[in-house]
This record gives sequence, C-alpha cells and structure tokens, in this order.
Amino acid sequence: MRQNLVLMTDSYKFTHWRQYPPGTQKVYSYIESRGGMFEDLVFFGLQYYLKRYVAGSVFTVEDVEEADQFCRQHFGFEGYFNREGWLELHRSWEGKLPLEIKAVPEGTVVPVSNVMMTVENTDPRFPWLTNYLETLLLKVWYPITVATLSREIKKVFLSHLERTGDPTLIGFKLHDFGYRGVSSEETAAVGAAAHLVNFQGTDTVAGIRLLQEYYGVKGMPGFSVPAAEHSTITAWGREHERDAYANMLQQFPQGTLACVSDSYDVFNACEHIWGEELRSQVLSRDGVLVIRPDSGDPKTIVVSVLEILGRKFGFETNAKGYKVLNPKVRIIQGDGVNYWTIQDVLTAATRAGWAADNIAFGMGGALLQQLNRDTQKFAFKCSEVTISGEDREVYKEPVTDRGKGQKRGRLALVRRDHHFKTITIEAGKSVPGGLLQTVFLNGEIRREQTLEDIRRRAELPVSEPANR
Ligand code: AOY
Repeated sequence: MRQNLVLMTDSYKFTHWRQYPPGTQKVYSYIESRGGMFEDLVFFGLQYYLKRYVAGSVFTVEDVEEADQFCRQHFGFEGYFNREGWLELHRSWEGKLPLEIKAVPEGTVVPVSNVMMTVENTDPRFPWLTNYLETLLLKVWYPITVATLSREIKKVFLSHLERTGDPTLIGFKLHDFGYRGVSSEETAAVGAAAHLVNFQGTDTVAGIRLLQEYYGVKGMPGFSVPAAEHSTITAWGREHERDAYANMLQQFPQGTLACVSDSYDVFNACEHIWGEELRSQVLSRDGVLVIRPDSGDPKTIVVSVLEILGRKFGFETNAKGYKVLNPKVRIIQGDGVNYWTIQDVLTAATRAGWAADNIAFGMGGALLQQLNRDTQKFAFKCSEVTISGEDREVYKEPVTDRGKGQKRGRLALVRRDHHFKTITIEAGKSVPGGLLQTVFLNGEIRREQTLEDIRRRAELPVSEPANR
C-alpha cells in the first residue's frame, strides 16, 4: 500500500471543510489526557510522528487525485473531498503543511488535564487542515501511555529497592519482551522506544532502531543478553535437560546469561540440575546466571525459586536486613507480568525476606499492547477559531458528561513552583515562561530532542545504596 498523507484521516474529516462557518480562518486545537490510570504523563513520541509523516514535502498532486477518486467511490458522491482546496494548498506550499505545532519538550512529566501540545493552521485559506491531522497526531497517546506506564512501574520497583536493597540496579529491572505481542512492527518500534525513556533493557530491536533514526541516538540505547527459549532446551529431549543447560554455560562462558527453566519441572531444575549437577560450573562461571521460571502463579513461583536457590547457592543479608542471593544467580519473571503482578511478586518476596535486587521482570503484552487511548483518556479538541478576523473561544460542555468539558481559547502550560497549570492566553498577550515550544512550522521541524535530554527530564530520584 503506497503511503498517501491525504488519505491518512477519518472518512468524516474529508467532509469537514464544508462544515466550518463561513469566514473561518483559523482552527486552533490541543491535546490533553483527561485522567485515567495514572496522574503524571511522560510526553514522548511526537518527534517520530512529525519526522515520519508530517515534515517536509509530504504530498503530491497525484496523492490529491487519488484521494479524490477514493472519496468519490467511498461516499458515492462527488465534491465531498476538498480537491480544489488540497490542490491550492499544494500550489501554495509545494506539498508542505502550513501548520504550527507547539509541544512541551519530550520527556517532560505533565499532570493529567493539562495541554501537552497545540496545532493551528498558519495560512487562513486552510483552517480545515488543523483537525484533518487529528487522526495522525493523536496517535501520540500510545508512546505517551507506554512511557507513563513504564515510569510508574519504575516508581514501584524503586520503592522496593529503596526498602530492601540497591536502588542503582533499577535500569535493568524491567525488560521489554513485547515484540511478538504487538499488532504491528510500527507499534513495536514506537512502544519499545517509549519504554527506553525509563529503562535500558529490551529485546524489542525495533525500538532501538527508531531511536537511532528519529532521535539522533548514535550509541546503543538498549541492551540484552543471551537467553534460552523453550525450543533450545526441549530440542535436547526430556532426558537431556541437564545437557541443554550445560551447553548454555559452555556456549556463553562470560557475562549475564538467562535460561528458561520450567520446560519440565522448574523446582527440579533449580534444586537438582542448577543447584547440584551444574552448581560448580555456575559458581565458577564468569558472569551471572539468570533463571527464568515461566509458568504458574508468579508470586508463589518466584518466592519458591528464591528459597531453593538460597539453599543451594547461598545468600548474604544486606544492610537493610534482606537476603541477597549468591551474586552468580538471579531470577527473571517474564510470565503473567503486568503493573499489578509486579507489585504482588515484589511484596511476596519482601515478606519472605528477599531483596528486590534478586528479581527482574520481562514484560510483553501488558507493556506494549494492553493499553488504549482511554487508559489515559486522550483527546484532541478545538479551543479557538478565528472567523472573519475575530478570535472566538470554542468548547463543548455536554450535560450528558461534564467530564468532557473543555479548555477554552489559546492555551499555555506554565509551571508555578512544582505544579503545572494550563491557562488561557489573553488576546494579544504572550506567556513568559510558557512550556510549549514550537516544534513544527510550515513543513519544517524547528526543535529536536535528544534521547539524553528526554531521559533526564523523565528521571526519577535514585538514592545511593546503604553501606553494609
Ligand atoms: N527474552 C534477559 C534477556 C532477554 C524474551 C524475549 C519473549 C530474555 C528473554 C531473558 O533474559 O530471559 C521475548 C520472551 C523472552
């Protein structure tokens, strides 16, 4: 399917140019989250969508003609699609889009119910262009929601590390296992990139490539290690589980190595194979063996495996009074992992006296796919129009759902001490210290963000480990 920006919108938007009042010169719209699962959002992903779809010369006369044909068949009538308008737009701007997009810098943590970005047309002949782009631009809901969820899990994990162990371990405690469980390669790339705002562990290669291509990343923003899957263990046959594990140790003699260990009996594997038959090889190995249980109730299995590994490989008690396994062995739980089960597992481990240091999680579908636009109630709404030179605040305020009431006029995001506030800009005034910056103007990217800056803005305070 050939990409055609003119067709990248909802069908009804083709017809909206006929619906604005006569004399409409400007449509000004904004994006906000109206609440949902979390209170603070990490703004992320707009730069990808702008560079990929919106910046530069992004449509041709051929695209307009194709859209015109499409709409004629789709609606069964001529003249619903704004052929003359799009052709005039192309003549005037050579395929570039006369829009101004302002946004908070990526990585900024913004409370819900605040403006995060605004869109307006800059050429009064094309006021219909602003909301034509809603369908494309509102997709930022997805990377924002993934980055937000990933950061909330980081908060949970950090609180456990602070109580029971070493908070500086946080960067590799939530590994992205989600590549296979998403609906498209683009979803994988965008979602995995969003996770890497907060963490450094990922198996979703597409996210790294997106950051390298769209966020100017020169080095390596995400890391992984050799790890077994069931096929590489079961291919040896049930009688040769030990040989499969021994081969892992032999093939990867250094560094961190992960091995799924529940192919037949995870308790037997930990107790007798890892803990007895291969124990000396594990202890003499130059690196950490990470055992991955992959079935059963996560909190029960993780605590049981910790107990077995503690008996077989030993542990120390840290300065906070929690048990830390022999440094040659750790656990990664990758089955049934979501925002809630991570807390269940960490709470169960804490109760049993185990530091969070011992545990990492692999999270797949629940990180990248089990989210929707309503997880944080995202909306793109018009708050001002200019009609025949007169600026008018516009809003809806349905009696049937007051929660859908809207902001009015031109909006600014300001920070007073530590809280954010959205204010309406008074006519003709500017807002000093406003946080929305022009990132796109008339076809050009005006400001770029680096992953380094994005990560720093979204950072959480990490305390130093206590000395024992
Ligand atoms: N990867 C840490 C490195 C990755 C994976 C990917 C689905 C890894 C497993 C592991 O330790 O066990 C996609 C399931 C697992």
